[in-house]
Amino acid sequence: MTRFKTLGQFIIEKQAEFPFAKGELSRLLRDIGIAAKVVNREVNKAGLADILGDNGTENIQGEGQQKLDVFADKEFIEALSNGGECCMIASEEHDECIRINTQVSKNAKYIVCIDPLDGSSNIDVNVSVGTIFSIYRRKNFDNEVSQEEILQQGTEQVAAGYIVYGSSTMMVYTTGKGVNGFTLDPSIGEFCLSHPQMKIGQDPHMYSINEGNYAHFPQGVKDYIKYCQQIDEATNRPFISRYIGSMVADLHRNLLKGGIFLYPATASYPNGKLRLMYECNPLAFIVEQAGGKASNGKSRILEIQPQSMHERTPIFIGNIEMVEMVEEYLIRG
Ligand code: AHM
Ligand code: MG
Repeated sequence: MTRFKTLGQFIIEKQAEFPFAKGELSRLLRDIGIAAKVVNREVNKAGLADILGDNGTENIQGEGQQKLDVFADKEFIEALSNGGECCMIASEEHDECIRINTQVSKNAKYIVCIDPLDGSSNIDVNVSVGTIFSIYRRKNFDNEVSQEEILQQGTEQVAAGYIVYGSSTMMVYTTGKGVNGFTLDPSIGEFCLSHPQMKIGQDPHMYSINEGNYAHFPQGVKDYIKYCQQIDEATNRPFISRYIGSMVADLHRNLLKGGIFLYPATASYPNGKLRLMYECNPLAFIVEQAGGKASNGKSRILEIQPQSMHERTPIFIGNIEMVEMVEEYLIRG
């Protein structure tokens, strides 16, 4: 028997704290956990089975899809469609939202935004990848759920989480009452509570950014990078630079150790590269719940009013003092 509480046990326990809850959110989280295990199994086979490499297709943003992108997308959509708790899904891999029209789902309460496999270009070289998800409440039950219902501010998230398929596989999520992390125990096939009440590392000295784009960064970001690289014993500088190129993995490390992740506007991505609805908002919710901060350089990520499902935003996310320092440099720059 395992010493740890499983994700299923934890979800049931948490639900019991809300006697009037009907268990829909719990079932939705459970469905995501199950799909994550299936995706984990396939990711782990990368290199053996014919699942590596390009799928020969492009998503709506003109980015090449990897075979595992397509697999993960299908797996999460199937799990969410069959679970009966989700009426609409916004996925990175689809131009438009997917309405779920089954009898059990069409009146369901929740909408899910998902990046089924983030950082998938890293799979071929055996580097960690992730899944990011965000759950919103449907607001209007008068008619069929509309595409516009997805365009809610991040502050409206009911829950958000990520799965990192790394040296071990972890699911980390929040329902707005702190952040908990579960490690997959492959011997019993269960996510087990390994990181209760996660708080962002309190001795931050790590910065993560693709410095290859340096020439194209706003002056404020260039100045902040110089600040990180200066010698100053009092603030423990120079800071350590770490960049995996897989946002979930970079963010997970920074959450545990303390640090900042930056993806500013660049020449190729004038609005930043990362997507608000299924990359930035969920991770911002988690980091805030863990005691950190997430900004687009001027304002809180979670308060951006989305205009479209695939919109992008610059992001600066991590320890409060680090994010505020970048904001200051950006004002001065
Ligand atoms: P993807 O959703 O197409 O995988 O792109 C998102 C990824 C993030 O995981 C990562 O932080 C970023 O792209 C890396 O971009 P770059 O290679 O420009 O540094
Ligand atoms: Mg992505």
